[in-house]
Amino acid sequence: MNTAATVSAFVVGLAGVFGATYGVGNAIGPVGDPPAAHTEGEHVDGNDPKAGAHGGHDAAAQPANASEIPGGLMVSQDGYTLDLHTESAQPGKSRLVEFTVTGPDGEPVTDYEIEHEKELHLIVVRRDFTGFQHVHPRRDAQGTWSVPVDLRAGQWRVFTDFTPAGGDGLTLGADLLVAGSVGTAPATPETRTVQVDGYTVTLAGTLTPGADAELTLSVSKDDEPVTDLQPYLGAYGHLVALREGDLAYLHVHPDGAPGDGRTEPGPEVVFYAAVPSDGGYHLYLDFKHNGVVRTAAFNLATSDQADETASPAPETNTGDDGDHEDSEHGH
Ligand SMILES: [Cu+2]
Repeated sequence: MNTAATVSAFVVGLAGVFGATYGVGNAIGPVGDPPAAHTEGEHVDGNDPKAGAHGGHDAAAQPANASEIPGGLMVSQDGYTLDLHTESAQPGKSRLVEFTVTGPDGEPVTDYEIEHEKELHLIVVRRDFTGFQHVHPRRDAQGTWSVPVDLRAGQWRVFTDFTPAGGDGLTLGADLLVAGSVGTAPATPETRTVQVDGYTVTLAGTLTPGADAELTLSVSKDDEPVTDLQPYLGAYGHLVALREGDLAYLHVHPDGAPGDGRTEPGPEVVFYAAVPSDGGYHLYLDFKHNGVVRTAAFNLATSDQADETASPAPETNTGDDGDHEDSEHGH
C-alpha cells in the first residue's frame, strides 16, 4: 500500500521544510509565549473583523509575522537550542533519549519554570502519527535530560515543551531516526470516536483557522459517562495537537482546572485550540482514571462548511472583536 516512492517523496519534502525553517532559526526574533499567541487568535489578527471571526483562511494560512509561527518546527529559537544527543536509535521498548537545551550563553539550561507540574514535557511522535508518547525526562545537575521511550523503526519527531526561567514558553523540535525497515501508515480518515482500554472518548467541535475552537472531549466506560476523572499534571486532560504534513506543534488551553469551583471531573473536558491553517490535525488526549494515564488519538480536518454554520454572519459585523460570545473562557 505504501510504496518506496511515496516515502522518498515525503523525505525530500521534509528536507525542504527543515532547510527553510532552520535557516529562519535565530533570525526571527522573539516568538512570544504560545498562550499569548493564542489569546491574539481570538482577537482577529487581520484588519477585517469578519475575516477572523469566520476563520480568516487567507490571513491565517500565511503567518503575518514570526510570532505566529507554530511551535516545534525549529530546533533553535530565541537563542535556545535543542541538542538531541540521541539522533538515531535501535528500536526497542526502553531506548534512552538524551538531550540538552542550550541557552543564549551556549551552556545547557538548568533553570526552568514549572509548567503543568514539570520543568519540561517531552512529546515523541512517529512521523506518520502511528506512535505517540508524552513523557517527563529527568534532568541531571549539568542540564542533561534523559528518559526511556518505546520506539519502533521509523522516523520520529521529538518535541521539548518548556519555559526557561524568566523567559517565554518554547517548543523546540528535532528528528530521531530509528533503525529498521520503515512502513508508513496510510493517511487516516477523520476519527472523532476512539476506544482505548475499554474507554470510549469522543471529540466534538470544529477547527477553524485563525480562531479559538472549542473542543469538547467526552469520556465514557461501558456506556456510562466517567465523572471521576483524576487530575493529571494539574488538569483533567492534556491535549497535544499536531498539524499533518509538518507536525507543527500547537498549544492548546484547557478550559478550567480541578478545584476552581466550576470544572467537573468529567465526563467532558473542554479545550480551546487555535489552528494556523486549513488542513488535517492529529490530537492526542492524555487523561487519568483509576490511577492510569491513557492516550486517545484523534484525527480531524478544518471544515469550511461547519465553520459557516457555526458562525452566522450577522453576529460578527459589529467591528468589535474583543468580546465574542464564545470567548468567555478567559485566559
Ligand atoms: Cu508533560
